[in-house]
Amino acid sequence: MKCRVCGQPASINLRSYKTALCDSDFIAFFEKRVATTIKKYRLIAEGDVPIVAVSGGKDSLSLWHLMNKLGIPCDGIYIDLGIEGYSDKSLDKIKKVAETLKRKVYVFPIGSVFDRGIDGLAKAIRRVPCSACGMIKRYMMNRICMDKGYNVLVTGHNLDDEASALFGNILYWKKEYLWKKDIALEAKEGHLSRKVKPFFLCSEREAAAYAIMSGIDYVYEECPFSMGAKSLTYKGMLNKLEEKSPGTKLMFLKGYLRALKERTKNEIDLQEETRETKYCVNCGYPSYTEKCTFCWTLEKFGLHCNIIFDEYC
Ligand code: Q46
Ligand code: ZN
Repeated sequence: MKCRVCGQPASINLRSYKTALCDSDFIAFFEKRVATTIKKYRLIAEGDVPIVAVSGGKDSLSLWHLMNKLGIPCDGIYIDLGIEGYSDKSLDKIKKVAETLKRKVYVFPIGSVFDRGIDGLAKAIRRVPCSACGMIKRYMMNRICMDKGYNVLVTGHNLDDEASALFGNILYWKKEYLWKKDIALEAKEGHLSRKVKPFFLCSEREAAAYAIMSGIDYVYEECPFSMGAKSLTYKGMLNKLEEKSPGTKLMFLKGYLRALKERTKNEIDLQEETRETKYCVNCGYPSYTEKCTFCWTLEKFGLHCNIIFDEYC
């Protein structure tokens, strides 16, 4: 198999694009696609101050590297879940990338703030680890953005993540979530930062190949709490479809983005009506209840709202 661009031996076969490429041509191809996505969907505008949510995995570290390479300077945020043998390793990789990029990374260490890791914290607030983790990540990432002057939170959600989430929402007809998976989620002035996903149309395999070919050292292991997650089953099913018919996942998501745009004004108004935004009486950030779950959790541990996080440069 030869590289479609230079004729040298190819290192990756991209069946959904009917092409095969060598390392350097794949890197150029991938970067161009992400740059085109950013431009086409207007993910970053002039004057924006974006920050990347990093986990130590292939997607977020590739994204952080790529954004800076494209000339969009970005710092990073890491939520340290305090998982033994996993979180420290992730932080090490993140610090190395931060050093190479010469960018700052903010770290919110759950373990030292709550005196226990995500597992213990979840038990204390009677949630499953992923639900407690989601709540803390959503809150802290937004909070760091707002407090530190960043206006766009950039996340590494890829084609496989988004396709499996959409598939799950359709399978169970979770109408309340169905139209909330957009490539860009709008800000609420003073309360909520804008969120964008530049890898929305890039597969997990492409992101991993980009990391390896670019020499980015990432954590290969997945979070131990992801074992048995439904999303992994959906990803497996979608990959079987993809194998039979290359390009299916990409068409699924591109079609979704088109459908989002084509929704009638009525449909959008109906959705807005059911989504009344309240703000936490304590911290002022968006909440469905009078006091947000994060503030409620802090109080349970006798902590206050003046958030503690570490900064590494
Ligand atoms: S939610 Fe659950 Fe993930 Fe948090 S506890 Fe791990 S698997 S990291 S995206
Ligand atoms: Zn609050």
